[in-house]
Amino acid sequence: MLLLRCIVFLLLPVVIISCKASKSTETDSRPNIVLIIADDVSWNDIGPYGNPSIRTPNLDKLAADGMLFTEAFLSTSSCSPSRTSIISGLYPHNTDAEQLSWPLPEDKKTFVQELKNSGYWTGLAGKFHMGDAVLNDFDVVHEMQWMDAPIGLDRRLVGDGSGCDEWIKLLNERPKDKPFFTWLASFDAHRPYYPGTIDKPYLPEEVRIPPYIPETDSVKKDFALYYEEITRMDEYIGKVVAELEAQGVSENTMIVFISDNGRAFPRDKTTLYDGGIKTPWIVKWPLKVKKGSINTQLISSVDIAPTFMKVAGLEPLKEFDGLNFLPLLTDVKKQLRTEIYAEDHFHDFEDYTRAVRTKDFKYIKNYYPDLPNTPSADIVRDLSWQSMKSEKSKGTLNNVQLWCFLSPRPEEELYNIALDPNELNNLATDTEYMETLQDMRTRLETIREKTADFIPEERTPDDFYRETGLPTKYRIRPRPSKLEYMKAREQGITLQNDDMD
Ligand SMILES: [Ca+2]
Ligand SMILES: [Ca+2]
Repeated sequence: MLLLRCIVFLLLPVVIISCKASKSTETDSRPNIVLIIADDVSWNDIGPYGNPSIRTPNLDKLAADGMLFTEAFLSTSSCSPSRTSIISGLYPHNTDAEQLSWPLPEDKKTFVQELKNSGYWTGLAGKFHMGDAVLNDFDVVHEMQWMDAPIGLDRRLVGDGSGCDEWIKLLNERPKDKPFFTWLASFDAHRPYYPGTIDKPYLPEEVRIPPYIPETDSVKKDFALYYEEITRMDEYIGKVVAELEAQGVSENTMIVFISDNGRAFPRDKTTLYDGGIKTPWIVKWPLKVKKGSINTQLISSVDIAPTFMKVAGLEPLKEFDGLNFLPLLTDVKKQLRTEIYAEDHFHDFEDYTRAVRTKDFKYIKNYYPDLPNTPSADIVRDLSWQSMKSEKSKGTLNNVQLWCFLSPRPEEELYNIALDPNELNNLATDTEYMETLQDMRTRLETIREKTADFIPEERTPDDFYRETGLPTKYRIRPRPSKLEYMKAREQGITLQNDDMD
């Protein structure tokens, strides 16, 4: 009996400790995080940034209930490199996934993995496009299986083609006793576009076309179809907000809405102009963020990983290239950075470009100036570019509309954003701007040095023909990793698709 009592006594503290531990898990009240990533949507093609024609009532509401960032940028204007940069908190050149469809290697850490390890439930629904090693970072993945589909296959074969149709399902699968993180990624508004996306289609005359694209009938039609995908995605965003409210977790859930790169039109996606790298960026978090606030500070997509770790009460990883933007949510005057840095790598076609953007100026350095700034292959195959090619042959395009055909390109470009928001007037050779040019060069070189940016030893052959947008023999899907390309190169082999010979 005495022995039994002793055992009970000895066990007692252990029992109490274990009770405490399990209780603290049940009451883990850290904030939930919902990241919503649009595909190929420029900042000024949604309502909150002043587009008068687009119908995005749910994004309008999200901005009215949260904070709108007006100077937000992506580290690159290319799908998978942008996503792997966001999830790893690294500039693309540090991810080893800097070219389109290179998978993020296993040895790269992600904020999602850190959140999961610390007790968050993590889920992804919609577009994935980051490589198999990242799959393990999520408890649940509902991937829209589309990335390696044959060119020309109808995207509407997968759900409604939006990539959003399993977002709510995912939110309903979360356990109720843990904080959660979800990565909700649309396929809207990625090409190809289809008619019939929404009940009330846009009229071609409703769209707003930037001056570097000619206002032909085909271009207007193309833009209308693009708008329709944005409106469809907006409806799903409304459903997410409503679902979080219905689950009673809205107050302490941080919703962040961004895009992965700019609109899939010439001189936008896969360029470092604002049409490529400037992103919508809305944060709704009722417990922390004042309704209807506007933040004009510069912010970069590499800042997302360290910030989300801070939100989860974790210390950001030392390898991150980004900065914690949490202080900006409660103080709109607080400055996070004096410039943002962006990169353009191989995306269907070879390219190597870098940019620095301050609030007032953009500096672009084209390291392969002999190559034209050809838009991505999906753009090349589609309405607007085909229309521009036909206008070019008629001689009706002006100089800025001819920009993507230009070869060689200037090695340096400098734009006064305040005076020239569309970046049409290159000031790099203007003697009045020599001081600014020198300052921007120094900023770019400083970041390159600090973050160990580098020029590849060899160029990558194009995956498509620049004229037609049809695949060359170098296009392999799934695309081998950077390591596999490097190993092949060491053996003197250029990887290619044997079926194409
Ligand atoms: Ca994209
Ligand atoms: Ca480019």
